[in-house]
Amino acid sequence: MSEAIVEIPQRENVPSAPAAPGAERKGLTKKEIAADHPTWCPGCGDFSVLALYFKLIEKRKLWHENITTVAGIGCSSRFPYFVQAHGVHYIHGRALPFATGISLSRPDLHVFVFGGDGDAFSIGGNHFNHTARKNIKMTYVVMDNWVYGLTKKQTSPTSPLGFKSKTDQWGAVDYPINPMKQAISAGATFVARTTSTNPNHVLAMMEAAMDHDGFGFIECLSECVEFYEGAFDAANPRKGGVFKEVPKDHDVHDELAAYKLAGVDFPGYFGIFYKNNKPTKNAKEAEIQRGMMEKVKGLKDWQILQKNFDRMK
Ligand SMILES: Cc1ncc(C[n+]2csc(CCOP(=O)(O)OP(=O)(O)O)c2C)c(N)n1
Ligand code: SF4
Ligand SMILES: [Mg+2]
Repeated sequence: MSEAIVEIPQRENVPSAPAAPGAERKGLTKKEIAADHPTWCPGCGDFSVLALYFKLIEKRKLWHENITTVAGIGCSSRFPYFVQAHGVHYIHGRALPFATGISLSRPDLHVFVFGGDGDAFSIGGNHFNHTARKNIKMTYVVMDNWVYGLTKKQTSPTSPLGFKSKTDQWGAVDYPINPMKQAISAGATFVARTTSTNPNHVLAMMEAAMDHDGFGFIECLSECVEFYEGAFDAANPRKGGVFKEVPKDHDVHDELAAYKLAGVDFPGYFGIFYKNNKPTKNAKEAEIQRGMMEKVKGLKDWQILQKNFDRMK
């Protein structure tokens, strides 16, 4: 390897903790992972998602230095503030490009991205499609509350027809997007749906997405009690609704079947809809990098630069 090039370590499928030789490191406790007290409204569904992220960190023995939490802007996107680890509260809608940079340059980390429906599908809609099609390794949890919460009740791209908000006082007239259909058709290689009122299920989906080597997307219904109360009651058995898991005979590798499942009327199904093990951009880039390093083996920095200039002549 040339002294000019930093060696990129191989990505482990699941981030492993660098324990000192011979020393067993204990998993972090919730107290060690929790940062500021969340500023969400009492009863907001986002509390549950945060608590389950803590649980995931605890259960999978992730260490502070391995935890990377990225978000855009919104109530849900305040997430990284509440986690005692590396994290970024980035520009509205731009969490995914930022997370992509981390994912590609630090293969030893597992990147988690949290955000809202507006952040993901409105201002960040373009980035969502491209991150999915490139199959960048990360876990993206969209806390979908069908409204812009932080800015106090505007129609979001997932608000149903007729939803009355500050931007649609007579009721929303634009057809909502279906996040599951969008994720599948954009090329996401892991697509799941859950709801913050079913903690065991949220944890199971987050674990499965984390273990997936590729772009893992989870739509997590998360109620905004302030601006869209009761939106997901139909999916909550405690409120008289039904929580239907993906049928046992559903083939998660069947894209068309997954797309059909995503089209079922609300409250629809919950669980893993789609999974595909195609190579990630991370793996492809690492391969190119290995080849390049082989080509410039033994050369000094200036010689590599000179080679580049010569090539561009
Ligand atoms: C470039 C830009 N445009 C608009 C805003 C205002 N803004 C902040 S959050 C937000 C929507 C958030 O909605 P969502 O992503 O659904 O998150 P929630 O608050 O519902 O969790 C908007 C429009 C902004 N911060 N930056
Ligand atoms: S406004 Fe809605 S989304 Fe925001 S913290 Fe309050 S309940 Fe949660
Ligand atoms: Mg929202």
